[in-house]
Amino acid sequence: MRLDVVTIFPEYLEPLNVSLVGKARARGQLDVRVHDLRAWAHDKHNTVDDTPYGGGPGMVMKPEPWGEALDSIIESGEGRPVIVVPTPSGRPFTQELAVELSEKPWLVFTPARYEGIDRRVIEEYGDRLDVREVSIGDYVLAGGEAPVLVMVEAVARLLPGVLGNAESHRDDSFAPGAMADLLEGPVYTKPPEWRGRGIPDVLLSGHHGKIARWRRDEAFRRTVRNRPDLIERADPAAFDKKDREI
Ligand code: 6GU
Repeated sequence: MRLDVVTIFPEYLEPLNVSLVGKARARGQLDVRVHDLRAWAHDKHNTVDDTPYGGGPGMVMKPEPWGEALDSIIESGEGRPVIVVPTPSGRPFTQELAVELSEKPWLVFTPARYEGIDRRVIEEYGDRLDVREVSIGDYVLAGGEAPVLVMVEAVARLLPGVLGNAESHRDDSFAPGAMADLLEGPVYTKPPEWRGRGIPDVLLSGHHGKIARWRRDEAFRRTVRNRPDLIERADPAAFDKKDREI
């Protein structure tokens, strides 16, 4: 998969050299290219923003540098990328969208600062390409760079061969399957006693059926407590009699 990121803070994307994404790059599974938007600004101050038409606070990112940057990146590759525009006014970034994006060969991210990008840029590329305006949650950040780090990590770990073990996805919170509507439950490792706290007996029982049931009950309990909205939204057929006792 190829990923391009256009930003006025290329150094903000340094974490893409670390850990899972960094290793995927080193192995050649991910081709990540970070571009400085100011390379496509032409005045002597490399200006990329201006005051908003209609007045109001803050600044708006000018369309010309974005247009030149995107044209040049699009022309540099084969086919059409999906353009991901991080914005608090976008559609929610979900695991479902992460899966969809992980199946695309090429993504271009356009994190903005200030009050956002001149609307005509989104319209211009939306006429020709698949453009997704995406928000990572109901809070406002100073720019889209941290959301790009979030989205790239969520997408990269889904690529074939990036996580050591394909099974690691199976019980993820929000992963499709038997536990689709539940958060992941608690996990334990050695030592068997730590500061006087033991391991739930069932996990030491070797009884795979009972362990699976216990994990499901714990996942259900945690979901009721932390995300009751997920239970409300779920298909009632996803729950059984034992769930209803919790
Ligand atoms: Cl994608 N950008 C900004 N600036 N703030 C956000 C966001 C994105 N998602 C949630 N808050």
